[in-house]
Amino acid sequence: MATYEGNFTPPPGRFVLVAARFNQAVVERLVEGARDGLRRHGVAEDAIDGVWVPGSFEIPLVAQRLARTGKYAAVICLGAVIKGDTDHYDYVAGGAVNGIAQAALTTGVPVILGVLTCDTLEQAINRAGAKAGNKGFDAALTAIEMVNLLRRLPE
Ligand code: INI
Repeated sequence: MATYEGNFTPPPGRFVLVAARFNQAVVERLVEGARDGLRRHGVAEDAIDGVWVPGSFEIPLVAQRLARTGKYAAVICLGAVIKGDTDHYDYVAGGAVNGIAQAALTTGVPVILGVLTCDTLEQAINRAGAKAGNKGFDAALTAIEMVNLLRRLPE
């Protein structure tokens, strides 16, 4: 029986971060975490592109468009949806999360979910590097692992 796994060696190809400007102070930390995660696993700085979108709801369209170009090994989506800020939290968070999944499934390119969905700003800050790790860093590692896994899977 064959077992397939992705490792964390730097894969060939480029990465792109799609980051939402809403709650920008938090998302900037996610972006830094993701860049740090990629760099520390051997991805060259000049192989990392970045795109800013207005809010997390806008991430999927741009992520799908970038994935379709064939230019990127993976697309890393970063945002922070915070319940305290909005009545339509469920719609924004659900739209972002489902849309990111759709972008991956419709393109076959790993489109990685690094969007925080939190009750409070404090939780978001903690998950963006203050206390509970950095979700951007985690998303970068997931991207590398998925790229390497897909390269190994049979066609
Ligand atoms: N976008 C976020 O990324 N995080 C939020 O917490 C948020 N809140 O609170 O509303 C948010 N809203 C904006 C949304 O993503 C879209 O930009 C907007 O609805 C226009 O489509």
